[in-house]
Amino acid sequence: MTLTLYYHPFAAFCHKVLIALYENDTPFVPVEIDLGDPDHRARLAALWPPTLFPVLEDGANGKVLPESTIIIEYLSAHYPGPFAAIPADPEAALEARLWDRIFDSFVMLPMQTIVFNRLRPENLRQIVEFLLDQTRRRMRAQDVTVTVTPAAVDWIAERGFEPEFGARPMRRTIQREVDNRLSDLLLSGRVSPGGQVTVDARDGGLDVHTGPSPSPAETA
Ligand SMILES: N[C@@H](CCC(=O)N[C@@H](CS)C(=O)NCC(=O)O)C(=O)O
Repeated sequence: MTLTLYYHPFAAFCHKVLIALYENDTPFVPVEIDLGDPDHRARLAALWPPTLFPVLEDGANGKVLPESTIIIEYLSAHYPGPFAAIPADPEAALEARLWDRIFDSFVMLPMQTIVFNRLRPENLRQIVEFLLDQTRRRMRAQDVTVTVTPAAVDWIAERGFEPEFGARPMRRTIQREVDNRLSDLLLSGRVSPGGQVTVDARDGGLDVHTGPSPSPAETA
């Protein structure tokens, strides 16, 4: 078995590749990636830095292939079977590729935008809380308690959402605005084991300071 597919069962772009594999009974090892798990995420990022799935790894040829369309082209060329995702006839092949592009560009991507636009503030707050839990856990491992005020959660939810990309930029916002600043506090010795850090929204920005919050806050 040489093919490994990094995927998620609910990810539409992965379905394209799964269809190509299943139609030809091509043997492969499925590796489900949970992007909420930092280890899974790091594993996918090491293969394909944009951290999008599907990604196919072919151990036989030492190849790592991202992008559903490219994977299907690769499977057609290297692991052909009775089902020809890319027809042999060049004109028919062009038409298959055209439909693939139409589907991706005018169905799947706009659909993602529609789904993202339906995300309500409370969903976004839940996503922020979920991502902040990872930050809190990391800091707890250093014996530092992180308190994030509700105002800070709202601030992150607002800044980390882009209609085109949904909540995808949320993690980067937390990394830039919270994680990096917490790392600075640790590295500079301004917070040490047993310490406490508060993340609050103030004057249009995030305020990350040592010590407890003066306002009612949610404590990890
Ligand atoms: N153009 C890429 C799109 C891949 C893509 O957008 N994958 C989504 C799942 S369907 C993803 O990895 N999302 C994770 C994220 O947005 O962080 C392809 O065809 O493979």
